Amino acid sequence: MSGKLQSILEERGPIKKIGVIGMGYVGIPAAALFADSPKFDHVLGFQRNSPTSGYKIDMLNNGESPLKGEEPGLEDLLGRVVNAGKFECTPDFSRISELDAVALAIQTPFKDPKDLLPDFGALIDGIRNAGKYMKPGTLVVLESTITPGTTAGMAKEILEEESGFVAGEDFALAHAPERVMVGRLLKNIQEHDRIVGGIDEPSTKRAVELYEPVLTKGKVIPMTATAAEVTKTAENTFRDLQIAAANQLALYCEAMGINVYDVRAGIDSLKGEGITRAILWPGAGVGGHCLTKDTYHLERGIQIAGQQPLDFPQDVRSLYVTARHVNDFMPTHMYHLTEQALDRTGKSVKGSKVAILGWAFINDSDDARNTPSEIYRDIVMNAGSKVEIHDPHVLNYPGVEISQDLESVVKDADVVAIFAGHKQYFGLDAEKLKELTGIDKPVVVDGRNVIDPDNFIEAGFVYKGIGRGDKNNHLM
Ligand code: SAJ
Repeated sequence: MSGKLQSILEERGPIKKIGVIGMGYVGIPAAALFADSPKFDHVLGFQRNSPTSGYKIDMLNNGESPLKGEEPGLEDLLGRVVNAGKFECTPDFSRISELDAVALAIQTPFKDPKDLLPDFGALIDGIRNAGKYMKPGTLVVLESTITPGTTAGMAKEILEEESGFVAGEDFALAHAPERVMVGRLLKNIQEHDRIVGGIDEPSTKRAVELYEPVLTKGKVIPMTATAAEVTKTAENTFRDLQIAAANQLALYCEAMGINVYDVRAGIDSLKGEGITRAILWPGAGVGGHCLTKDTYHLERGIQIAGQQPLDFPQDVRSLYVTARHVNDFMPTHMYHLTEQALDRTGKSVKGSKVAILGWAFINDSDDARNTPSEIYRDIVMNAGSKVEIHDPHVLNYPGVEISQDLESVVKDADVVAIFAGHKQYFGLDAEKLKELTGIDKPVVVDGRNVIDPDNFIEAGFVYKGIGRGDKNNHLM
């Protein structure tokens, strides 16, 4: 343990002035909650005055939230902390020199989903600015989702290079991964337990001092920086794995002619002391920017943070990567179901009209990042079908026309493919929908278990559903 850092921190005293770099859906609520705590005197939100997002500076300094969508309590909180003079947004990164602690909440998207390599460009800019302006005794915390080994590796190297200081001696360095979901940002920060991992004991302790005051129900869980990076990426990897297990079971049930939802209920009924079966839901695929990426962060961690050779069965692919491939297969499976159903009506995908219901990657949301619907749309279009897309929440998506007029989207549709479990779709009336298609034997492919197969079969649809082996070959 470095005595030098310990004494520098003791001399500096408790954390009073905090900075948050990156005024996005992670940084804004984090900054507002730090500013709202009586433990801290002042918070600076750092936002580059760029053409695309410089507008946020004035909005935030007027106490307005630049985030779209409902965020309960956020605008009131921003107004309160701005009026109290406890929070301000600035493009002047040199003011980092005034701070006791600076948190980096900068997005780490993947450059190209194909190469599965993260784009740390914006994060590196933020780290360089922190290194350039920080003083001895500053605490630097990375909140972004990063490959295990990044905090103690790349981030430490850049900070030391820019500052001339030594991490763990002159400044504290930690990782405290965000666990927020849009729509409940403040609640998540206050109520989820917070993983806090320093590159050494004094750094961990200093980071605990930063996050403890903003937690209400949540508790701080201290560990090392690399353990924190693995925790964050693994908690999403495990969710993706659980979903893949449900998807594989659904495919097995289809092959065996049974209903996966009966099996799911059966498995779920096994309860009792120490017994857990966290069986999730099969579906048309896994989208979003968390589960589609974090597995690959974890896998890269073996290279970046590896201390000794990995001992793993020869010629066996990672379970986690296999899960990714199973989940990424589901839109293709939806296409196979579409082909099989059309075949039963003497049609082929080529020349058919396909209505896709649901472009968002998640139910009742307008978030369409990495949506599985796009994979399916590309396949059916390449197979020669005409595609129209409906989504009540996604109003626009680059290069894709999305309608909110369900009747016009399903008109003349040979296929209705349901990709999102939006509330509206649970209320679809079989007779009405068939009439709207104007097709004698339309096909419906249910990717989210939103409709009752018998209603649609009786109304004259050819039905296919993920996991519904009991109905997928029904009599016509
Ligand atoms: N999905 C399934 N079956 C399921 C659950 C989800 O197919 O049983 C699909 C969804 O349709 C969607 C994708 O997986 O396409 C992701 O859904 P998600 O509910 O995991 O939502 P995300 O991607 O927003 O995950 C976030 C994560 N939160 C953070 O990273 C802070 C994740 O850790 C949370 O567990 C998840 O929200 C949550 O539980 O809400």
